Amino acid sequence: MITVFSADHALHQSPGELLYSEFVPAFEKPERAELILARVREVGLGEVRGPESFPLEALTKIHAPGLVSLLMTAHEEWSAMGRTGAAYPYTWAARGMRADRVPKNLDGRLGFYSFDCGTPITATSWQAIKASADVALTAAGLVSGGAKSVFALCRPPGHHAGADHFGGYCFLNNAALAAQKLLDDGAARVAILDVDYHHGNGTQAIFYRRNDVLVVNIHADPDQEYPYMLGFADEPGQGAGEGFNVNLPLPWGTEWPAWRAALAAGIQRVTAFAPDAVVVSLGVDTFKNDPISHFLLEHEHFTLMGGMIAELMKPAVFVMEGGYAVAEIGVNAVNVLTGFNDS
Ligand code: SS9
Ligand code: ZN
Repeated sequence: MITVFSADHALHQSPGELLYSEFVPAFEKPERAELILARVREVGLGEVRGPESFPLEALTKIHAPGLVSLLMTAHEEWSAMGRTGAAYPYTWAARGMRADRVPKNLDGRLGFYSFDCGTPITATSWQAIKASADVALTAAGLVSGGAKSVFALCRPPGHHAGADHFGGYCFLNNAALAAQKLLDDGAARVAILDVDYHHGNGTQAIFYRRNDVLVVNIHADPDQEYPYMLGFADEPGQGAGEGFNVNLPLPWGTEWPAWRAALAAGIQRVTAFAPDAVVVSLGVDTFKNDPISHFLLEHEHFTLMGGMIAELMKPAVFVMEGGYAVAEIGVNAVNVLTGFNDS
């Protein structure tokens, strides 16, 4: 399996995030991608190559131009105001406030285009964000060209980013960009299977009214877990998209048997959809030692997960998402890929 990777991921480095009343080191850090890459090499997964550079038009097929330009210029504007450090949003448009008008002020715009305060923009974040999107688009292009499976080693991750909002360590939705690229290259239907511990609210929102992309999410129950405000079982899709969104929330403490049953149900739904390709939003924060998560999967379950996904017999783009047990992230992520390959 080819891995697409860009060293530019390291240009995004969050200075930290608020965790209950403390400012703590970021969980989403550059070591994550480096350790996954090291494991890819260690097991001899296959060739590692850099991404092609795609035009901004590839991004605005999914994202609002206003979000893309904010990500590009926010830090420059921040510095021009005499501020140091990274650009963090702090105020948001709650019900009753104007959602039809983009604020002129930078702080207003940061809030308008985001949904949490844990996703800062540094002077060089844009280069990493763009590289991550390019990695996903390149991987999708390889699958369109006939590759059976490709690993997009994306960082920063993407599944929390919606058409017009960043958050949850995500800026652009790499999996959505990959799915759109597969469609633009000729696929009639694409399924996105999101196995990250957190609900992929951005991916769901992007495709909620569409029937050409089936979105299946297996994640911690939003009554207990971030992002709290989306990802419930009663979200089937809307309009033409009705029936094309599937949420399979599970409680804190979920172990492999129950997780596996949810995956089997998700896979059944994907099979019925008969997609031309599958995009897997590959988060490994379901691991038992993950510092911010509450599922209990073990190393070998990731291998089994890959094997189950292979049973779909569909071309697959694996897009890296979350996973914060950094020392073990390489083994867990690559176990999914070798499990897929070996079955
Ligand atoms: C940690 C807060 C978590 C965001 C989590 C995003 C995960 C992305 N106490 N906040 S996969
Ligand atoms: Zn996650």
